[in-house]
Amino acid sequence: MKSKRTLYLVVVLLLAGSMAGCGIDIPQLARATSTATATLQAAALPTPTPEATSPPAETPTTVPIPPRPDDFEQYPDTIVRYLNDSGGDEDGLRAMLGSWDALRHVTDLLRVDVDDDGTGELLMVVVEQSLDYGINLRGDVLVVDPDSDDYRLAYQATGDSIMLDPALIEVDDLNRDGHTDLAFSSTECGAHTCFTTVHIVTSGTGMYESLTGDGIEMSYVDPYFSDWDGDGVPELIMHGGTIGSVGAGPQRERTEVYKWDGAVYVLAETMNDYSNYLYFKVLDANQAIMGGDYETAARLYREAVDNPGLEVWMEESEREKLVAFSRYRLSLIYLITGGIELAEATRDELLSAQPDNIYAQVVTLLWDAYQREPSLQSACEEVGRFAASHPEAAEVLADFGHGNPTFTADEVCPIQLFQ
Ligand SMILES: [Ca+2]
Ligand SMILES: [Ca+2]
Ligand SMILES: [Ca+2]
Repeated sequence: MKSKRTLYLVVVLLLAGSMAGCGIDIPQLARATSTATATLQAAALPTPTPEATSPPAETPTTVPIPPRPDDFEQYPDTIVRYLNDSGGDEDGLRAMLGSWDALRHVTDLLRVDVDDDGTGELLMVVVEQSLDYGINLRGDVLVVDPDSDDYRLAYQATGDSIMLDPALIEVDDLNRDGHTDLAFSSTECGAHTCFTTVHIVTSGTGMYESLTGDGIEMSYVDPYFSDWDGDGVPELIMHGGTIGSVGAGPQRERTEVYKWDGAVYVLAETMNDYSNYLYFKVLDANQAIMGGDYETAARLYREAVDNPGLEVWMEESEREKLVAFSRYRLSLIYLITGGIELAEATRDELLSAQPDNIYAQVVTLLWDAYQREPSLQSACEEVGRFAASHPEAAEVLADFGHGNPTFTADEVCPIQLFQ
């Protein structure tokens, strides 16, 4: 097994060496194939876009390849020393990193001009040991710069921290400010869930400043760049976000769009994937009502009431509770928007269909208060006091797992809508 793998590596390395010299795109010949999860493989998939750059005009000298340092923290120094001793022998460097099992993909060692000075740096994604293609491999992203005849470590992603399972996403002027940027990720897997953190570093200024703070994180994500809003500047698109444990509750994936704002990448929009769970229908309606989009909220609550094809998460009693809550919310929305007849009809629908549900009491209380004094704010406050002393009111939405939002008594009738 071992000898076959070694032969494969040698073939890959020879191929890569000759292709890199031709200045063409390097296909990803070697790729994690065994135990890594789909997410880990996905994290390794994006294709960097190296520019064709010439190595510095030096004649490499053959020096012995140093053995793998015992301590991963010694890798950068050993790499830099080897490059200086060998006069920048890139093929030797690839062979050395290969012998250390430090490279997982051909494209984990690139000669690319990341600081826009016209000379190619050596960009490396190294791991402590790639033999098992396992998860939680310690690694780093390094840039070694051939400054004035001496190679020096220009950038190291980890600094004092530890980075697991690094992967290069893109090398390009991603924010279109005229300077090259590096985008890479690290992925850490816990007992249930793998979280990937994306970093974007502007390197073209030569300063290597992070444009993403401590990084942008999501679970089970396949990050990529795409011009989502058509303004000519790519956004970072993160799609994923589920949690791998039953205790998290019902799950749906989402897309988060991170946009360059001139200083950093900021979350511009979150879009949830479609889900057939009744719970999410109600959750989306709640979000719409809080955003003042009463029309969408009313449509979603109505669908929650009328569509028996929507699935419950744990048990059928969920449906009874969520439908009663939705009928109450419909009555509230129509009161807010002045549709008194609709508000009354929805109240009556709740009272006749579900007279024993806690929300029959809630809607009655709302209406009694509103009819005594036509102020929705004070009626809503009264509902809030009732909910505070009747925990079962908030419980209809409170127990959907730690991966989902909480729901409290003061959200039963959101007083913010009237302030
Ligand atoms: Ca350069
Ligand atoms: Ca840039
Ligand atoms: Ca854009």
